[in-house]
Order: sequence, then structure tokens, then C-alpha cells
Amino acid sequence: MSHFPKDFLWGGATAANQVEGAWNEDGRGPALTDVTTGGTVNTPRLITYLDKDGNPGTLSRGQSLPEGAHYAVLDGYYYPNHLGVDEYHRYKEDFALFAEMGFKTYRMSISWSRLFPRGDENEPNKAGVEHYRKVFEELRKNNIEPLVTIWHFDTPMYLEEHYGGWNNRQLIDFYTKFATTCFTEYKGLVHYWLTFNEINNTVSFVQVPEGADADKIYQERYQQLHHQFVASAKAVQIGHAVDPSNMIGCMICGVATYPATCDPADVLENRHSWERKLLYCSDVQCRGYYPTYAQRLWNEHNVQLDITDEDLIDLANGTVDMYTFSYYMSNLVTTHKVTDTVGGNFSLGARNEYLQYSDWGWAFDPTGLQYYLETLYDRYELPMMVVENGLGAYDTVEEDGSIHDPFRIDYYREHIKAMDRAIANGVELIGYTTWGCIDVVSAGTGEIRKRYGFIYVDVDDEGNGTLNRSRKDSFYWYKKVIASNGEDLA
Ligand code: BGP
Repeated sequence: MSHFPKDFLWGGATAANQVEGAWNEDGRGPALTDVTTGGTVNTPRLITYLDKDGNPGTLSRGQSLPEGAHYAVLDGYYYPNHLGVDEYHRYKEDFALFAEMGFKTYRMSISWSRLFPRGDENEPNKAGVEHYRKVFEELRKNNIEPLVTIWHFDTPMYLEEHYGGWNNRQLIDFYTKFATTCFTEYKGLVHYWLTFNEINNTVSFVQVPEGADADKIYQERYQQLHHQFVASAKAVQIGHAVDPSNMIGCMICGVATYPATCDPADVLENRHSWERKLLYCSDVQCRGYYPTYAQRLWNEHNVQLDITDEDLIDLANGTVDMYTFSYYMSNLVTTHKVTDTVGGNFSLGARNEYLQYSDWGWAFDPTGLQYYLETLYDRYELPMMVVENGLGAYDTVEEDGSIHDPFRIDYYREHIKAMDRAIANGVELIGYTTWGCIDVVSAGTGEIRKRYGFIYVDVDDEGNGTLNRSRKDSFYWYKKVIASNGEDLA
């Protein structure tokens, strides 16, 4: 007997910038993803710009623009997010396929710059507002409950260029206006909301370039996060005031880690790594105040934060209703010299000899999901959702058009079993949305061929293809899983 509650929210997840395309239609303004090129597992995506004299240039992600330069779409580069998988025009077809699988929920995000093209306008772009209204109505027609991420890595480019992005306290007000528009316009259509996708990435994946001032980088990162915490807390308060039935969650990138050895120094380092990379953000968002170890983390890099008394009141009044997270893999933490490393975005570190790795270097670790769920439920005792989980892999289309993806089915089967065990052990898990239920543009590498979907999209890494949708074997399998409420995993 499976342990999933009878109203469990089975579904799938995407993000606007990775599926919609239509990057400059109906008044949408650009975001950083629109000047981000494609990459591969070994070649990073680049951000393109024109310098003050009009010469083209590129940046790595996380680097700032040179003085006087501005972001620009350049000839000779391909920008995969411009097309996505064209969901902006094909959402009806996609939702019908989700409904066919029996989805109870669909996690998606609202593109900020569709509603506020620059980000600092007083009134939203009507076409953008109406687009998402139609989208939510269509989901409801299909009996699918929307789960909406307000910010999924897509701050409007104008705010990045002209205000310095999240370094600037004014972003709190711009975000709050955007969130208020979402809550009021879609009142009654949407009840489940997430304020910031993988908010902890800002401090979890800091790479300090050779010769750069690490303290300066951390100072900025922690301050950006503080602004996002306050923005999130304000949004929670507004969301509750607009509709008390709204359930609003944090969203954490849940890369569980273990000490690589039983050396006590590794065990302690792993605990500190959990604090720095996983707990720092959710402690603030779930408890409403900074944890005791925060001062230690700030001291590591001489960080002095600008925190007002009013901010502290907002944090206390804006705690979230649920804890949601992405889970793909685990990593190891060690104080010892690492000789056998794994590459790939998010999974830099020592290789775990007990685990298998994907073609993109991500560890297959379903037990880690159970470990994570039980640990975090015990910490906050809030309802939980796994809002991203999945396997990016190469797919082959057979001559008859079928797509056999037993590796994907195996991945899901074992993670669903892990969730089932966690529920049996008392975790209040209310939903599961697999990442990239339809193939999407990879956030990390910009590839399409790193496919996650139950639904295949005929498009390649240069944007060639019919964009036609077809069902993989995993499509039929997930349909059975949902129909049996997690009982039939064969
Ligand atoms: C998470 C993001 C998603 C998604 C996923 C898979 O970090 O929230 O947007 O893309 O990771 O990562 P990737 O696309 O790099 O395979």
C-alpha cells in the first residue's frame, strides 16, 4: 500500500523563460536569459553585450558589465530562450497532454517582464496580464491546479542595467508591485504560490574568479539575499491579505550533502555547509528571523548588512506556509584534498563511490531525497512539496516515432518510493512536480538535448525542428502512477 494522501498534488514543473519563447512579443521586455547564449556540459553559457564604444563582448554568468556597456543580442550567437519550446503559443496543446497524464497541478512561472517590461512601471502591461489569465483559465478547464513561481531567475533586464539588480533596495518595491499584481489579478484562479525559485543559489554556488575580491562578492550576495528575503516576506503578507486561502512557499535548491569521510572535521564542515548553502535562506523564510549561525557566516567574509528595523518586522510577519524544494542529487563535503571530482553545473565536488552519475555529472541518490525530506520536515514542521526532480538525459526517437526512456522511469520510480517512505515516517508531503514535464531549455547549459520531459519536443539546440510534441514511454508510465496515486510503479 502506498502512503500518498488521497488529494496528493501530482504534476510537473517548468519556468517561463525555459518554455515560453515569444521573448519579445506582446510588449514583453527582455530579461538576462535573453542575452544568454547556449552552452554544453563542458562549455559555459555566455552573456553578450556591447561596450561603451559599441564593440561586442561576452561575460560569464555572475560577472558584472564593464563601465558604460549594455546587454545586447548579437549576431552570430544563438539564444535558446528566445524560442524555448514555444509554450506561449502552444499552451492549450500542452495542457491537454498534461491532463491526459492526469496532472493535478502544474508548476509554472510568470515572466516578470511580460507584466512589467522594464520593471519600474506603475501599471502592468495589459497583454501580459491577460495572457496569464487565459493560461490559468485553461489549466482550470483541464482540472489542473496552478502552482505559480513569482520569480524564476528572470529579473527584467532594465532593472539589472539601470538599478544594479538586487543590490538595490528599490528592487523590493518593484518586486512587491509585481507580486501584488499577480495576487490581485489571479485571485481565485491561483492558490499556490512560490516567491523565489532556488533563492539559496545566490550563496550556494559562488565562484570567485582568480584575483577577485571574495569579500566584496559575498557582501553583495548576502545583501541581495536580504533584499529578496524582505521582498518575499512582503509578498507573503500581501498574498494573505488579498486571499487568506493562498498557500505561499519558499523554494530551495535542495542539494543534500554528506561528509565524505567520518573524520570529525568533515562532519562539522558538512554541517556548516548545510547552514551556508541550504538552511540560511529557509531559516529566515520559515522562522522569520536570521539564525544564530548567520553572524558566523557573515564574519567569514567581513559582511556588514544593511538591515532596517522595519525589515526585521517584515521578516517576522511574512513567514511562508510551506517548504518547497528542488531535488536532483546529493554531493559530498570534505576538508581533505579531492582527487576524484565530478563536473557539471551544481555538482562540483568529490565523487561518491556509492552512487551512479548522469551524463551531466549529477548523482542518482533517491535515499538522499528521503533524508532531505525527513530532516527538513523535522526542522520546520511545515507542509512540504518536491517541486523539481528529474533526470536530464539524451533521448532517441525511433523510426516509428516512439521514445523509450526506461532510465527516466527508473529515476522517477526510485524517487517516488523515497517520498513514500518519508510520508510513512510522518513527513507531510503534499505535492510532487517533476522538472521539465515537457522538454525545456536547460537553465544550466542552455541545451534542449538535456531532456527531462515525459513529452518530447521536436527541436534541437539551434532551434531547428517542427516543435511537434510526442509522448515518451515515461508519459504512459507517469499516467499510471498518478491514476493509482503512487501505488503502481511497475
Ligand atoms: C533548477 C532550476 C530549473 C531547472 C533545473 C535543472 O536549478 O530551478 O530552472 O532548469 O534546475 O537544471 P538544468 O536546466 O541546468 O538541467
